[in-house]
Amino acid sequence: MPSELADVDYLAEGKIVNDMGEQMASPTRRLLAWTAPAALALAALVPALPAPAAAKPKPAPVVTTGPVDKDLNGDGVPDLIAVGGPGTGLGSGVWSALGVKSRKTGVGTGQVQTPATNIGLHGNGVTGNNSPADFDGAQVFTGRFAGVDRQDFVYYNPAGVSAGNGGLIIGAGDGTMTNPNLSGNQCTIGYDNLIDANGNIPLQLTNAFQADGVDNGIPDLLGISGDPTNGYRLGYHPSWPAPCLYYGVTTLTNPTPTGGTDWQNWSIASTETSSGAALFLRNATTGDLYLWTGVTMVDNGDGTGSLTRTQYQVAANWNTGVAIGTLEAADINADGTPDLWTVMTDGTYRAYLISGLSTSGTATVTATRAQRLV
Ligand SMILES: [Ca+2]
Ligand SMILES: [Ca+2]
Repeated sequence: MPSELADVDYLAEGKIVNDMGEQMASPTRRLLAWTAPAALALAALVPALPAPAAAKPKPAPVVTTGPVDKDLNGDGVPDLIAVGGPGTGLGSGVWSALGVKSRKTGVGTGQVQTPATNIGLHGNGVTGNNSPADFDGAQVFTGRFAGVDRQDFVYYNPAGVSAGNGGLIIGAGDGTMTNPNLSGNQCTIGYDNLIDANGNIPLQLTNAFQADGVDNGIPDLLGISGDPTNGYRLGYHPSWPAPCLYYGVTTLTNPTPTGGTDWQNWSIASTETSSGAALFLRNATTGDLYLWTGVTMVDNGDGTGSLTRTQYQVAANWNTGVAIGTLEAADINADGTPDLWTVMTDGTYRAYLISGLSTSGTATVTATRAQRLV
């Protein structure tokens, strides 16, 4: 069973600030940010202008992203993204919460700044109706999908009227998205880019980074697809060297972590550390939680392939039967071992800091207290 962290120390400061040094935690300030995405994007690329001589010194902008996966604002600490909407415990939209850094250790604690901010108020840029409900039922994950310096947002619809389609929204570099309704900030990933050999759309997608060893600047995707007749498989979606374009799917022959073929019963969440791509695999029904590290895709050249990886059982009976709205992987405390955040369907989140990986037993999983995200 996870143990509770007695006390988690964190900085009270570190709010999002824009290029004027203003904090943007309130909804009003958030709207200001939306009206000037170009300014935010510029601020992500260039140093802040020096303050006027008479002005009181202001905190430096925190808008440039670093090399840490899931770090949306460049402070080196991974951040948490959760999709809202019916059944999630959160209002419609995409909720962003910056990771909190320990004052003592300088690394992420697992806590995030709350209340989280709804960064999906402008919708997904496709419907044009500026509705956060565009994201209802969608999966959202981050990565450098535009091939530049910040984490971007990919959304994918596994069901509903847009089933099989998704898109990319350019990140603003501060924990928010750029306005997807403005030219150049959004592109659509069509279902024909994602279907498997039998025409099935993915049940789930996540970032595959450059696990096939081909770094063309745009991360690949990893998914699960299939049907009852043909069975379910992991699938690898290699990217073109341009955003939103993926060609074909390489069907992966790997069995599930427990040796089965019931991939439809597993959820996946990926991250990247200095040792390469890593993938958590969870079976909600059995409570099995596994981690694959050093994930590398070997292409057989015939439409099939497999992932080489080191497999660890992280936990048994982990949230067995519990509905989890968001499962996000990141090395939250920067110790080289991937960790997890969950957002439960009651609107609470918690971090699971993982250590002591072993190929002969389960790992040590230390959970933070459940707290409301919004
Ligand atoms: Ca961060
Ligand atoms: Ca860790």
